[in-house]
Amino acid sequence: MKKTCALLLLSCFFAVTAFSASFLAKVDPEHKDWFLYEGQENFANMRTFSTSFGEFVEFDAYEESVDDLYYHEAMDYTEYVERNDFYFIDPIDEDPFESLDSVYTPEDELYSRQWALKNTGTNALDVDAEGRAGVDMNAEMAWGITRGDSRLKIAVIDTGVDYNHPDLVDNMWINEAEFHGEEGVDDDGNGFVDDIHGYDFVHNDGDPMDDHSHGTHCAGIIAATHDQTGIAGLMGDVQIVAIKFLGRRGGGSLADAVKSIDYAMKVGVHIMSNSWGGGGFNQALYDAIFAAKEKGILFVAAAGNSNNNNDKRPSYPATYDIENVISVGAMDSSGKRASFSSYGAKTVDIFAPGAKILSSVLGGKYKSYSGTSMATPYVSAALGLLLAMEMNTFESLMSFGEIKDRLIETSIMEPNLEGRARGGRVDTYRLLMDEREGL
Ligand SMILES: [Ca+2]
Ligand SMILES: [Ca+2]
Ligand SMILES: [Ca+2]
Ligand SMILES: [Ca+2]
Repeated sequence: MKKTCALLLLSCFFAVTAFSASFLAKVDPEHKDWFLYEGQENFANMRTFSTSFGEFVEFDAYEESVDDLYYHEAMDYTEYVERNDFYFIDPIDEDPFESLDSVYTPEDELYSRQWALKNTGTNALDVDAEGRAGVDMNAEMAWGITRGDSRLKIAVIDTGVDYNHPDLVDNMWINEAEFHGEEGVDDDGNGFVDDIHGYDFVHNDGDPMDDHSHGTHCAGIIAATHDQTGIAGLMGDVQIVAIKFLGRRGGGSLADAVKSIDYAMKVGVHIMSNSWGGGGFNQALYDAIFAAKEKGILFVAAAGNSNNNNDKRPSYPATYDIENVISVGAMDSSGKRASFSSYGAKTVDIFAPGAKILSSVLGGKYKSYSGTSMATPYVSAALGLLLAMEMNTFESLMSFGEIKDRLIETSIMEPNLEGRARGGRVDTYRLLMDEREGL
């Protein structure tokens, strides 16, 4: 009865009023209907969603209704109410990449341009940058140990992924039940219709096709197939789960970020790669990442591109103090902190290549982008190789503390990175071998 009444009023509100801000409330599941009933007077466009870590209501309200929000927060049926903040990608620049070069090992045509994997000192894409040989992910040495494992799943939570890109198509996660299932039917009963490669929380459909390129670029850094064409990912074998919550202009809401993390948990990913930031401290995002931690999932996040000291001014989600969060800064081909990269002796964990990085974009093409957005998937992939190696050698999984300590303590310090993060730059081979001398 109440529900019908609330819905009717809702549609009226939606039609006649323009509300000034969007909010997100975590509600006691048993009293969700009460929230909807009580809220109808002041709020509009109320949408509910459930996650493994609670029930949420998204709604729009006037600034002046803030008092009412706190009134609701005080009621025993609301755990908290906060701004439905905006998160976004923050790419520094992009350059079209045209010429092809000679063939290297691996045999991918553009591999010789991937200084991040193998820095020859002269293959930096930036003509002004002085590259330094060996300042890279040390990929070839690491590949002597493992190139990944096709059982390992990494979620790229971003603008979507072009799962038809020739360099990505073989390393996309496939939800078999949906792939062989019926269109318009949730064949595997996970609550999401037709989610073959992931999900799109911007348009609420099962097709997470990228409409920007940023997510496709991040996915290529992790997982571009080792073949004769294009580039090589740091992992040769892995499954990328495409989760879209950032729109075509690169922004998305707190509520959709929370839904994305919950979905990644449902799919059972091992690592979430997050090249986005913004917002403030959001309890709902904290709760989502904490729930992922409880499931044993690593959450790798970009430190940000505002040359900011994150110790002093936190940047979320990278700065959340949760064990599974790994915060990543960007370095250039000379081993220096990229001029845009945020830093923090306590709150940034590690640096990785993030300046003039060549990877896949829409239309089967390749471009170079710069940003902590690019350094982040390199770290996700290095950790993916570590987990793949562990899958094939040990029974028991390392704890987050062990993984993070190992990542930091096996990294290589560069004078210019000193005091800018807990560690230096990632060395994938040393990470796999657990070589800790130095720093
Ligand atoms: Ca489904
Ligand atoms: Ca289906
Ligand atoms: Ca879509
Ligand atoms: Ca390739």
